[in-house]
Amino acid sequence: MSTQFNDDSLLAPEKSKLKPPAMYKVVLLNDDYTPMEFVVLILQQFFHMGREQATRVMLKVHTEGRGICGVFPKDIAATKVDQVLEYAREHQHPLQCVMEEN
Ligand code: TYC
Repeated sequence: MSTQFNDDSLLAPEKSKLKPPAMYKVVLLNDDYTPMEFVVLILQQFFHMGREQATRVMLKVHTEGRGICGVFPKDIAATKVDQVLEYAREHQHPLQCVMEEN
């Protein structure tokens, strides 16, 4: 006598009803006063960039007016924006950072 095992692989794959989470860009804005070195340190500290990438992103913001620091789920993007704004405020720099749906 044989046993009939329930083998999932024989069932038709179900369509997932879960949407992937909405993703948000964290965008850094240029200003005339925040020191370049301070922006590079922010990108290293809060966005885990190496010094070269951080310098490239800072220079892009400096020359083009804005630049993307990273793309994250909503709550993480909001936390990053808060961290950057708080750190800049503590150091009395007018650096601005926003999030935008991707
Ligand atoms: N424009 C600033 C300066 O000349 C540097 C800077 C770069 C400021 C990027 C903000 O997000 C920024 N010191």
